[in-house]
Amino acid sequence: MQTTDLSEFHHPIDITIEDRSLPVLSNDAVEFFSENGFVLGGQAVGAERLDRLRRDLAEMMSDNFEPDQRFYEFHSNEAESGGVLFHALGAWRVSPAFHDLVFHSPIVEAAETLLGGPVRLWHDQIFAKPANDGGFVAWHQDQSYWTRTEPVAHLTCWIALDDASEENGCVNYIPGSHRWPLLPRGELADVMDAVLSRLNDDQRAAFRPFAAEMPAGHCSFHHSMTLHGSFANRSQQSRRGAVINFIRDGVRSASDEPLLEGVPAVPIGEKLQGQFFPLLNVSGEKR
Ligand SMILES: O=C(O)CCC(=O)C(=O)O
Repeated sequence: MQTTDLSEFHHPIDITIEDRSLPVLSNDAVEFFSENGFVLGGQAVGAERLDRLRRDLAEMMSDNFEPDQRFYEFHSNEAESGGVLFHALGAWRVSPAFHDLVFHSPIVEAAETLLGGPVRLWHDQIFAKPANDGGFVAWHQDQSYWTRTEPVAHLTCWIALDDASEENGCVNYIPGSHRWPLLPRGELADVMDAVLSRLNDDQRAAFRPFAAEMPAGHCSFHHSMTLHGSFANRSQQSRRGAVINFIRDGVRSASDEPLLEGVPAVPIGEKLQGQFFPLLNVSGEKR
């Protein structure tokens, strides 16, 4: 782990890991994504990168780890009704492995394809549910947390750091829900099904969860309006996930308050850019 603020570096720090040409999106991925609001990617991360991510995450989750102000948020347990849900934003500024994941070209290129142009980092996240007692993440649309930015041109990549299965609480998506309007925001880890009371009859009829099971190192992408959540982990396997939240270049601030804890405010109407919202065009090619 580093004591310098890694947000100063807008390129991968370690380029020795040889998993930078993995083809993440299949040929029909864009069509599937626009129809369903999510898509399973292929393998995005090789064994060595996975080891480093797991190693740094183990350190962050250890009892003697002291998070500093580089994290935008750090919850060693955000679960409000039982179980343990580790949730942190900002690890890219602290851990070389999580920093480099943000700039990992197979994922960045897939994000550019799905968002239709150059992309920037909005922020990163880690969601980790330990074995036996992992908490849930209630159904939500990411965009309901992001109304302080506009227009809606946001994308999430979820990367499995363990094999993710229904048993250990993989992410579930509601296909087609990216076309629904923005639903009122609830608490992230309070009541799993709280959103159901806010759906109309058509939405309730279309509420058919797809369980995004995937092996460690694989990823999925979802639209910021897609309703998703994940059930508790009562299995004997941990379920850890790294998340990159992208914005298309040009997304602007809709608030004069700091958009992320500890980051200087971006005045309303100005585009997100600079140290904390880097352009992720790592190769300098094609775009
Ligand atoms: O990892 C999880 O269980 C939840 C992930 C999530 O909500 C997200 O990636 O937006």
